[in-house]
Amino acid sequence: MTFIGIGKRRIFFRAFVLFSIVFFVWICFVPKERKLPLEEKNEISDFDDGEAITSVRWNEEMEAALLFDAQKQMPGLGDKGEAVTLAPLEEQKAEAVMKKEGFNLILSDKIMYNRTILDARHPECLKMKYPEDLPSASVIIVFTNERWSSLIRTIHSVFNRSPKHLLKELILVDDASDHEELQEKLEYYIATRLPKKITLVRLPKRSGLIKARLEGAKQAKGAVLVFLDAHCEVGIDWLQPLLARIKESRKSVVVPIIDVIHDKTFEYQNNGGSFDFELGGFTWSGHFTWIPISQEEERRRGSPSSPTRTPTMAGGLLAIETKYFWEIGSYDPDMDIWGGENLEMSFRVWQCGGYLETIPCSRVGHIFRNFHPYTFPGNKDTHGINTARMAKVWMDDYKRLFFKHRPELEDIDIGNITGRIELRKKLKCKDFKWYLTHVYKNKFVLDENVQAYGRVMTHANRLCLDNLQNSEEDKHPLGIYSCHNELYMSQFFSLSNAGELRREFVCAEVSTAKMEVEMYKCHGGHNQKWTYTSNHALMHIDTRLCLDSEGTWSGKFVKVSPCNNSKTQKWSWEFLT
Ligand code: LR7
Ligand code: MN
Repeated sequence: MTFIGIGKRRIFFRAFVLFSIVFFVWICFVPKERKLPLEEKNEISDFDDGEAITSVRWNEEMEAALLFDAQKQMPGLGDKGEAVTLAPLEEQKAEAVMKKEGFNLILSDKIMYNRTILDARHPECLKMKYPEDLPSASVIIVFTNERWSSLIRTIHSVFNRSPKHLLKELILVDDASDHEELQEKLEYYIATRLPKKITLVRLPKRSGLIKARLEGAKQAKGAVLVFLDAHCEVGIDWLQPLLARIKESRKSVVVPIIDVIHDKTFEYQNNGGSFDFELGGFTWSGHFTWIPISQEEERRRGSPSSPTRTPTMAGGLLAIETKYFWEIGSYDPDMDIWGGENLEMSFRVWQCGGYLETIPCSRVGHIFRNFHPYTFPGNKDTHGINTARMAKVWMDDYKRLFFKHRPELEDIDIGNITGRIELRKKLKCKDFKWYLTHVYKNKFVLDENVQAYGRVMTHANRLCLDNLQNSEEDKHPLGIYSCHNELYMSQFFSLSNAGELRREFVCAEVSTAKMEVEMYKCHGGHNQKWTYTSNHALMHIDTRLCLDSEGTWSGKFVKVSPCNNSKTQKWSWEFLT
């Protein structure tokens, strides 16, 4: 062992000090690579071709968190969109988590962000050739407290399955999430793991999906806006058909077929391989609903892969030319949190000269959650209030049917709607009657094209036909209940011009075996035809039996029996037309 002499030691010491100083100066003052997007989140930078930002400041804590996530993932799991079943023990945990999140987060965390899905498209779509020079798209995803893995999978699916040259940018709008993982970790992930084409906009306070989308749209640079929910997986070649249709018809607002990603198994469901799909309708209570394609539209569109006109849209997934979005009145900026904007936009687009179409060759999967895993500030019924705004602006006289369902909304404060009414005037939009005659032709209007409507009272006592709180969509026996003093929806029946004894969606039919009257989805068949005779009987035409209140009481069901002109077979309609 040798000792280093004093002189040599000093030189070493000086070198060490000098090196330390240089190192210190370098750490503190030399600009460090690219800044994390924290500071620039509200700016739109010039997007490059989408190379990953790799020179961001390394953050050990974040890397550890991402590694932890990655370790949960199992390559191949759920690939091709196949259903996954968890081991029994985990399954139990998953059940509990589903109650909180509205979907199987435990499984979602295990599935790769880049998993493949199945190609659910109609064979005709595979033959389609799209022009190269389609308009570019700004994809906008708004979210509030969405869970990490499903959000990140949504983003990856967009990058993986959209042609690079058509995807101008992806704009994420965070509607004031407070989940920890959506703060710095998300920024770090975007900066280190995703193409540069992403902008993250943080809203300063919870504003709801409508205002969040408006914020995203204001920042967008693409020729077309494409909105997606934050828990989707886009399909193969999903973007081109949407853009192609807009290129061909700029006033077409287009939606993909929405496939179901199973909330529990994450199966990408393609409707059992059938290429049928449904269109958007609405209920007079102001809700979105799915409806079949009418025969007339089937003929008009020509082919199962052609744009199919739809009366309304679900709302979450749509593409619209950016300029047209602003021209046609974007969204109602005074709609809060969630709900109603989809019917508002649907009616507005149709009434103001546009088209709403489902593009069958574009398919996007969506996780349907049974409840909202986020709060509603002030516990307000924002869906109701937003829909009341919509009804007062767009539905003219037909709003009577909405308010009949929701009387409590008619006179409450729904904010100022003059701006929207002016918009309607400025755009010279057509009225709701036009919409019903030209767009949604077979929508049943409870009090139009009917022989009679309102309460239906038996002559035997003060009982009226009543739906007994049954769901309008499901089969249930026809009930009877003490007549209310006013016409409430539960006792609102119609006798249509076609002879149906019906409500909005269900029609009375007869099961002769039990002499029972069943409310069943209206289908226009023989078994659903009735006639109101001159001696006040409601006679079922096929069986020539009469509606009878004999032997029943409030809260029970009516039946049919051979016509005998008794009081129990006589019925009065509140309004005869
Ligand atoms: O306050 C909020 N802020 C938000 O940013 C509330 C929600 N959001 C985000 C949320 O994180 C999600 O990304 O907005 C998006 C939509 O919210 P969801 O997923 O809770 O809505 P939904 O799928 O239950 O509801 C459908 O109807 C809504 C009416 O306001 C919107 O139009 C949704 O976008 C729409 N979703 C779809 O159409 C997908 C297909 C479902 C169907 C039918
Ligand atoms: Mn959704």
